Amino acid sequence: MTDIAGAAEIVDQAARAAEAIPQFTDTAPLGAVEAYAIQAQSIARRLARGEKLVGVKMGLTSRAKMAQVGVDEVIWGRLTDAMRLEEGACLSRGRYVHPRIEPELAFLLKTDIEGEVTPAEALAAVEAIAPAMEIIDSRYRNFKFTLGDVIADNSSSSGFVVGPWASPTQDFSNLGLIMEIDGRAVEVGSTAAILGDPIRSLVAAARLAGPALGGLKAGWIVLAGGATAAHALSVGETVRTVMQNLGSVSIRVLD
Ligand code: OOG
Ligand code: MG
Repeated sequence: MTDIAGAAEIVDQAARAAEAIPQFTDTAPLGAVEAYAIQAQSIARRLARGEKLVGVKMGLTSRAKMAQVGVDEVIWGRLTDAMRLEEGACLSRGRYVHPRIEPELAFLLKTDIEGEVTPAEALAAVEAIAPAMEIIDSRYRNFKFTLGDVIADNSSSSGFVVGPWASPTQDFSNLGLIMEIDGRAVEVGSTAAILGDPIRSLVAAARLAGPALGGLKAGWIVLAGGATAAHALSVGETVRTVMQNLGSVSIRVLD
């Protein structure tokens, strides 16, 4: 039996100290059910310190992401208010182990949803959509993990930034996007890379994360998952994602 509380303390501490830890699965197998229990307890520790749950991140919803980390199942994690960066904000590199950034689409919910919903039902729960980026920072050495490890580590989530909100009435199933470092394109793709249509990621969030959280709540943000591979951040970089019709979102990296 895994020591759930002990493992939750280890990942929470690693995130706070920005110190890499060995994979749990180096020493014993860790299934998804136990791993989500570890994630829940590690985030409960943050909530006990005053952070607020503000949404959910979906992960490994595109082939590019699955290939980059060698895990091919859709996963999810919890977002707290402390993880949010303001548009254009500076990120302090020293607060992370080995941060990466990836272009995503964000949903803002206007009604609660949970369980099996159709894409049309999921869309009806969306207040707005926005270009976004997620900062992922696996707490495991060399950014290497198995499915159980990454789930326990809140699916690598460390931060996120959201650009301008727009109406979800427009078709966002195949919007071109470019992620630039200092004005140079490093990743080019489309929202269609996210499960063929990012609304499917919201459907998956309702089914997978909804029951564990008592539903996805009105006012929450859901990140649909990286549309391209992630880029490893270096001090001095300005990262900007431009999404067709939706505008752009950026951050800067300081030391
Ligand atoms: C796992 C988290 C994946 C995404 O958008 O696919 C993720 C990782 O890549 O470390 O956030
Ligand atoms: Mg992501």
